[in-house]
Amino acid sequence: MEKQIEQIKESALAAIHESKNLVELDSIRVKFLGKKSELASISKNMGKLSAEDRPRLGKINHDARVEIESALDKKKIELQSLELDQKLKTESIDVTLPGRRNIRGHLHPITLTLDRIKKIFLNMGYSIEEGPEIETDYFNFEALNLPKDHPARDMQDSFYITEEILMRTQTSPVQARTMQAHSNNEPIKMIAPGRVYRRDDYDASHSPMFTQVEGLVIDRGIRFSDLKGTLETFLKQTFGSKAKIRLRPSFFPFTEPSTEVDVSCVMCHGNGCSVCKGSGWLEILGAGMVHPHVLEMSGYDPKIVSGFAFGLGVERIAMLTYGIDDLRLFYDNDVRFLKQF
Ligand code: 2NL
Repeated sequence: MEKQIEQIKESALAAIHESKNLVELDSIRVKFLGKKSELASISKNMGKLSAEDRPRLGKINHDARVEIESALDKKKIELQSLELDQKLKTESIDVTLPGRRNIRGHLHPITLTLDRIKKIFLNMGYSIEEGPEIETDYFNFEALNLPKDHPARDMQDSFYITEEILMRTQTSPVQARTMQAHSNNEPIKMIAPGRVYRRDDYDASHSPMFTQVEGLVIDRGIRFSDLKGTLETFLKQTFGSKAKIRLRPSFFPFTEPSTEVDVSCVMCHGNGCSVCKGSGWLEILGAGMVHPHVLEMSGYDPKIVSGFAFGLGVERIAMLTYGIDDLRLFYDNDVRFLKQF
């Protein structure tokens, strides 16, 4: 039996030595060390040996197994590195190929326009205030001098959640909330940017949702000339230093007097074109001196302080900045449009 084990070992070592690859090596391992191998069946028959032969032959059998195992391990490492070398020789990397570019998104044109507007007012010392898009009838209308039966509510029909709660039609409720959070006629210099909602058509120039920026300044001695100078500064920074402004009388329930502010046409510089419909002017924002009753309702004393306020549509400014003639392009989310900004 001793001789038989010796022979098995020799032929195993020879086979290992000659094996050419890892697959072959693995089948050698199964053949010589597996459950059905000769060494395994010798182990099984050990019990039949005499008590004096058993330990000696058991050890020989075990040593043979250990020797085969270590030869297998050694050969395995050898073959692995050989196969890796061959793989590296056949594979190649062209380091001169251009890399794969990551597609990077960017801000939406309305966000870009809004950011520019915010920056201009931040530079003039304004704070930015935000508030809820779902508002109470009180803050959206009542506190702004629009009582329930006021005809001007018609122009701002909204989406109602209940009779008293609605989608805000303007960002003025944010100003009313800010005023009520102050006391002792403290000065305010703020803008309120955000989305507003109106029951409206959806076409090239109307949308039931749009983005608004309203501004409010309250302090002792605020005059109409402050309003004019502020808006002129803002519009020149937005449309270029050559831009001219024009004020026309208007009406808003929350301001008195009220004005419509026009800017010289950014397309034709006042000569008249299709964008300004030949007039040379573009209607760009509404503004006025805060109505004394509005001041009073939010805890300010119109005998001590005065203020001006204005409101503008961000989509309108973006359309003029980028030369876009259809408002809906901003909301369609067509990447062929969006990737141009
Ligand atoms: C427009 C006109 C305007 C205001 C908004 C305002 C807010 C308070 C008090 C007084 Cl709290 N006024 N906001 C004033 C004038 C015009 O918006 O055409 N918006 C798109």
